[in-house]
Amino acid sequence: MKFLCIQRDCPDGLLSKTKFLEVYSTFFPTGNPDKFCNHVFRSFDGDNSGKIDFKEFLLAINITSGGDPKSKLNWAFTMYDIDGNGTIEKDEMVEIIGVSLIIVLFWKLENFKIQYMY
Ligand SMILES: [Ca+2]
Repeated sequence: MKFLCIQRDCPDGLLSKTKFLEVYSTFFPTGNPDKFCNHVFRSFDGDNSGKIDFKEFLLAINITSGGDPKSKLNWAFTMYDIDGNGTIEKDEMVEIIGVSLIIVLFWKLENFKIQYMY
């Protein structure tokens, strides 16, 4: 399993979408996580620069690993509001729930296979 090494993988201190997808894919190797990854990356890339800087990275870690409910809700809203117009349309809801379900399904399938292999 590959982990992110900031000095080695992000020498300029910025995490690119390609590197993010590469690391993310090691955790979810099946189920084509590209679409889901793109939405997660977009919601973390606060200034829409195409790269996640250290401040955005720390904010993402803080929110997803124990942030207060309001921060988590704001982050989730950003992820669902794909076009950033301030409202979540039905198509956006369907898109995010769809890609999330695929990731969860493949993750559960992988765990099921691993559990019954040993
Ligand atoms: Ca929207």
